[in-house]
Amino acid sequence: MVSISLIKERALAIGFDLVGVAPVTTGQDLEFSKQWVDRGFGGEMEYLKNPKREDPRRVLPSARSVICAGLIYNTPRPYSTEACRGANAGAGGAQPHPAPASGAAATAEPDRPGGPFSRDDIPRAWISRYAWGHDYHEVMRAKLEKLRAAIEALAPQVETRVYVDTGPVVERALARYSGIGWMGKNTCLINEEKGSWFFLGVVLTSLELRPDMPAPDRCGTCTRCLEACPTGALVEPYVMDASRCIAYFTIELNGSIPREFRPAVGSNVFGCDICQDVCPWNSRCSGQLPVASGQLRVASSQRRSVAVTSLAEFQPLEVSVSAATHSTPSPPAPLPQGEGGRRPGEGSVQSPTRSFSLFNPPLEALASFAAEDFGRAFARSPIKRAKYRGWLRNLCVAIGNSGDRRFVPWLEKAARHPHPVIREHAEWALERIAREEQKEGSGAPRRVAS
Ligand code: B12
Ligand code: SF4
Ligand code: SF4
Repeated sequence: MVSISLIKERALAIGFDLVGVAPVTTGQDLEFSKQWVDRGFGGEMEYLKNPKREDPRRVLPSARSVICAGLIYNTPRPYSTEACRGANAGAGGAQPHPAPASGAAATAEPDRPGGPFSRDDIPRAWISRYAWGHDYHEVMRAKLEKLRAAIEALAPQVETRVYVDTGPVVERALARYSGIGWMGKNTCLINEEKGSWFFLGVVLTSLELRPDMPAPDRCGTCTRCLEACPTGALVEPYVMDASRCIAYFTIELNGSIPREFRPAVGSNVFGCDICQDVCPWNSRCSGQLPVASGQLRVASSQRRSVAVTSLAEFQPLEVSVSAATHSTPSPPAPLPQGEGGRRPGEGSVQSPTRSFSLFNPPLEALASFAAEDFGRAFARSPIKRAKYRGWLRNLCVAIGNSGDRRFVPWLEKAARHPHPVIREHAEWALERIAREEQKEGSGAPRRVAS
């Protein structure tokens, strides 16, 4: 009999922050998952219909236990709900959101010379926290392979399969039985000590291991995430309609972002962090934490801070664009012709480059990426999943929501793009900026409601 404590020891030594064991049978959850897809909550994510997801033994018939591992990706940077002219402060974007619990204070922001939240009035974009660094699939996969090797050294006859969002396995359904976290009302797995900014990986194994106790639900009466979600994607506690989620629109969806949701996308150009930003379990300071009984307790005697990682791979990447295309002030950038090539004379390989961090980057800098910049900068980043076309589409929405007319030349170029989805989003953004200007002219407030 292999000692589970030895396996856990190896997992922690490899660098995982959390590890637990789940039984392979979590029937009720997997049934929920199927019904969830049947109700259309998965939108166009066809891979969620794979019947193998209904039982992990369809991918490994000998599976008896699942080792679930978590890896923190959080770095000590402000949240999107705090950032200046960021995801949730853009003109006409999302409605104001409640501040994170107990006024999570701004930490020194090392990326910007101006210091924390420098009030430079530059329209900024928000890239989801999980996508600031290297692609987690690669980072997790390497660690999971080490764990698999360690297990095989302890039990040579064992059969294993490892997954990190790389196969037909409902990872959270398994992980929530492994004791490493409970499923929050925002549908994320949350760990009482470390918060929810962690990735999951699973090792299906033929070993019969004693499962850990599931973690108790600590959401209590809190409903911050449901109230903060700008698109109403959390249709009820613990249930997300992914076809309304900003992460789905900006990462998974290939076609048009539905018009009615575009204002609420705010400045989110890749993913969305809002329902985690507002969660008190991700608060940096001590404060009021909900408990299962539904009462609030003041944790002043139990100061806690959400876990952060020092892994180099998850620190915000510095990306560069040619200075010739990254002109300040506007017009911000040449929009690529066709699928993105620069026009003669616009930028060159020899041009000096300017670099910036993916933490709350200037919208202008992102808009200055030609297709080749995109391919080069994001080759090892999860952002490549959006593809350059999706990137341009998302930028059109964020630019429209910025209400900043300096982007009009960029949008006019985008409105001539060969791809109809980009053209349509650019036209929408131009109209939105024009409407806002009209309102300004009439003395109405600058922000528009829809
Ligand atoms: C599709 C998908 C998405 C979709 C849909 C998200 C969703 N909530 O379902 C979109 C694109 C919106 C998305 C967004 C994000 N995702 Co995602 N996503 C996935 C993926 C590929 C499948 C998830 C899935 O099956 N959803 C269907 C629902 C029904 O399943 P579930 O939420 O996982 O819930 C299970 C259980 O918790 C339970 N359950 C849930 N509700 C209920 C209710 C009842 C009554 C019962 C009985 C059971 C039950 O059963 C469910 C499954 O059977 C997984 C990887 C994987 N292969 O599992 C990553 C994964 C869930 N995503 C992850 C991450 C990091 C994100 C984002 C943070 C990225 C971002 N910032 O943009 C956001 C978070 C948004 C959020 N609030 O969840 C991590 C989650 C880590 C964590 N700590 O929870 C995962 C596990 C990837 C990984 N390997 O790390 N994601
Ligand atoms: S990720 Fe954003 S859009 Fe999606 S449920 Fe959370 S707050 Fe809502
Ligand atoms: S914000 Fe509140 S309800 Fe939502 S997941 Fe966090 S503790 Fe639970």
